[in-house]
Amino acid sequence: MPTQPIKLYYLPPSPPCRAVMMTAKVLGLELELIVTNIMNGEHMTPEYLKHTIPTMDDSGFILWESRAIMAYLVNAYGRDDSLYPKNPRQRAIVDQRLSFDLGTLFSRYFNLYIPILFRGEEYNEEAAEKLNEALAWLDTSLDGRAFVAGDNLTIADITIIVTLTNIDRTKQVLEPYGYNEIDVAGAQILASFMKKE
Ligand SMILES: N[C@@H](CCC(=O)N[C@@H](CS)C(=O)NCC(=O)O)C(=O)O
Repeated sequence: MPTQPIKLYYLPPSPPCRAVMMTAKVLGLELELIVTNIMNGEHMTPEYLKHTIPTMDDSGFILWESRAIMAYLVNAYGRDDSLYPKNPRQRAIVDQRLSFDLGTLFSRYFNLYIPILFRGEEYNEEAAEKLNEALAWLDTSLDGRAFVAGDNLTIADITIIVTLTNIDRTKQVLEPYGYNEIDVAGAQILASFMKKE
């Protein structure tokens, strides 16, 4: 266990911060949480970080990017390697899921919903199809598995559940704006085309 609490620069609503905080809890690690107001650029001031949150400071060892922080915490402080297996093939599956979330699933979520929620832009059918395609890939990778990378919880589950929670929350926000009539109904039509092929 660390000699002094690990500092985490964070904000409660930030998805990658939530993933790091849950990983620390699974590991039984205490974090010293430092609220970092990115809305007023606090993370770019010299006394803070000059990069994105979450950022971790473990007795002077500074790391950012949530998935790298999560892997480090398990490597450094996990009682065993179950959250991030050392076996090369098992680890490769976890790494694949982490990269899939970073580069595809979360990124497609972001491309669909952020322009609507923060810039008032129109619903983009093409971006929605891309997200649905990624969700279908996630479904396939869950086939026959209890968790996204195998039979037990790993950091890949934690990072991916945060993305799915965002999608769920966004669904609620978009309910009055035709989420069911436009998105769900359209997705069902799309699925029916796919089944016919
Ligand atoms: N891929 C990064 C994303 C980090 C990120 O974009 N964090 C946001 C908050 S959710 C941030 O710090 N934004 C401020 C900025 O981009 O200037 C991770 O997983 O840690």
